[in-house]
Amino acid sequence: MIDLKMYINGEWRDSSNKEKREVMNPATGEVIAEAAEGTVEEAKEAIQVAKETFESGIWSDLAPVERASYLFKIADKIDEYASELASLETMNNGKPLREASFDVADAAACFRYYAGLITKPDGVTYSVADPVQALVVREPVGVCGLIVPWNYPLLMSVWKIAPALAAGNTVVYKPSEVTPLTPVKLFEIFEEVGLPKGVANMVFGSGVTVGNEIAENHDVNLISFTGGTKTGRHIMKAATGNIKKMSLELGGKSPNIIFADADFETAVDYALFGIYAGSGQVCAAGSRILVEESIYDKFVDRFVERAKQINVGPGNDPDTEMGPLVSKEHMERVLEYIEIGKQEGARLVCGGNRMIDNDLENGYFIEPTVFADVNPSMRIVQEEIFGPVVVIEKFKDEHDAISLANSTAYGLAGAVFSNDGAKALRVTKKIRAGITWINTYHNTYNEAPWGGYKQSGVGRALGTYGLDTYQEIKQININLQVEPIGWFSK
Ligand code: TXE
Repeated sequence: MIDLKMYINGEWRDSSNKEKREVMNPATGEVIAEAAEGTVEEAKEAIQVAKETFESGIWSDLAPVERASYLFKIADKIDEYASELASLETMNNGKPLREASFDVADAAACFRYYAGLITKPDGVTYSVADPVQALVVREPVGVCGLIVPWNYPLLMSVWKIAPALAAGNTVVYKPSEVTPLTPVKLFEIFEEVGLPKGVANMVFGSGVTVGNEIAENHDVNLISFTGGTKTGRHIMKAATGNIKKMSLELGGKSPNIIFADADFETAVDYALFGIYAGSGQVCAAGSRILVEESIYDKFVDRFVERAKQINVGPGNDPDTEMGPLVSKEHMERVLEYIEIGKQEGARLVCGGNRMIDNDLENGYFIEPTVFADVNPSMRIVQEEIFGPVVVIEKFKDEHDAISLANSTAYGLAGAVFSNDGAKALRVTKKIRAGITWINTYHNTYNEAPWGGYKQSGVGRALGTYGLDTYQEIKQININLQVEPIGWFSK
């Protein structure tokens, strides 16, 4: 049994109450590890350590090029342990090894990206009236509270930790209670490369105790959270006490718009990838496919034909194309949505069941599922299901497509498939979402900003925008003629 401990001030720690939480393999339902169940006490301690470490200047005052050298070493270690990290991710999250390996490579690339970026020019001078010279400089924010979900346990952590450390902050990080395996390996790497103690601290525990403490505590200067919109709303309120800086990446119900003039097979192929990659447990999943009415029936038939061929199984089987859901609880939530869809009168044209044949009965597998003939008032069209369940809607024309695309509370991502370049760009510009694609889906780059409009969140991860999140901006005005201002006569 793997015994997982928290990492506070450079020490591996159990929780003060000695409690443990079981960690499962979602493909088999087996317990694979036990993690220390952190409490508010450990969260407070980690925050105090991060605060003192920040104030000591041991990290924040280090030359950017020196901080970068740690980040480059971390990236090299991620590459060195790539196959171990990918196996751990597959074992704990369930995703196929192929997907986990992509995540690991991306995680290393993200550390390298921010290691490079932090040494590039970062301030400006601007011209104001003589005799003043004005400068703008960037500084770290302080203690960053980072809370991540279970769908990309390693990669989501790195999207936050890499820019936060590059900018000179200290960190209190909480992984999802469901997926602590790769986070622990990442912190082992931090220890191995000699990251000064107290710079990066990891606490485990539930969202309502430890997560809430990180969001509320006044010594935390910034909160960065990825997870559900409901939790995001709670965190936003909890963070008001000391007006924390905030970055929230929340849910989505992203439209994937297919016009009749699109390359048909390409559109079907990407639509499958858009929803079933990660078993649909992806914030940017193309969970609403909008198809022009002249090709609607043909599209549904072909999509269903392809969906039925997806090879579902345990992630460590090289033939597996789609893995299980992350937990029993989450599988049940997704199955509940499938029932809701049936009750709402949507036409179930593919899947809809838990999979129990071929030795899958102990895991949390759901068939690739498709609902057709849906309408915008249905809950399965409006709410994030976060599983291998897609709804296929019909639209008449460009105007109708845009209005359907924007008809949910979310605004994370969206895509357009068309061979008419002007139309594709025109429609994409009208989608109220932060991440969009034309004739492709899911491309994500460390260089490009990631985040949502509307209830999909606040702020941006990745790219230069992702570094901005973890920096304060200061103006410095220097008087070049030192003499009294003479504003008051006496
Ligand atoms: O996520 P939560 P859950 C969506 C998806 C899913 C739903 C619920 O629709 O069905 O959210 O999933 C911590 N204060 N997404 O319940 O609650 C928690 O410990 C502070 C979309 O698993 O958002 C974990 O570390 N922290 C999403 C993290 O928040 C709290 C990815 C995520 O958990 C907290 C995951 C609290 N009060 C789910 N409550 C995406 N955008 O990719 C929980 N947490």
